[in-house]
Amino acid sequence: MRSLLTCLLLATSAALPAIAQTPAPAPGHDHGAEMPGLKKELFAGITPEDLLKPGSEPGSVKVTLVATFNAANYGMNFNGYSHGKAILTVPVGTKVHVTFINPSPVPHSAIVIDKPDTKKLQVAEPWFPGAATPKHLTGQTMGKSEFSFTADEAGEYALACGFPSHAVAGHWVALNVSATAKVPTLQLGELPAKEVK
Ligand SMILES: [Cu+2]
Repeated sequence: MRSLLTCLLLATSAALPAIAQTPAPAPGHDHGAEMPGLKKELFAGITPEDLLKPGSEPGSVKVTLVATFNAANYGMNFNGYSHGKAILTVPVGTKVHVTFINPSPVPHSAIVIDKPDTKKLQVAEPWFPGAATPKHLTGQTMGKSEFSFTADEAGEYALACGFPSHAVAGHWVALNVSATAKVPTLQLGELPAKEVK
């Protein structure tokens, strides 16, 4: 009887720290689960911070968008963020180089649209010339593509998935082109905006 009790106590005390150490998920951002069937080598080493990095030439930035980064929002996220909860801010006139990666068998794409257009089922043209992956309405699976554009008009935009109905379901991050910002900044969820270096 005594040994059974000891056994139970040991089992309980062993289980408790494991529960206590499980980190609480950040609001609106599910770190834990990942989507099945991903070609992981396509985005090995890429983090949410890669959403916005300085470009190789002055006045440019590098944006890396990974669709289905994890299971948040049923995979309809970029680097884990959806519904505009990651905010990329660049000074007006910034040259933006985008690398889009979709490691999943479900089609996704990327297109820069006016922020209110995230409520539309589909958008035919990007806001800035060239600011979309090829055939954004049909999307792309298990692959990567690149595009560049100049953010030459201040405003509130979205880097959205162009596959019909995905943006309206939250598959977008925010892109602010600012007439007053001096440097690019990235805000991830509830964290404060950080200067991109
Ligand atoms: Cu999508």
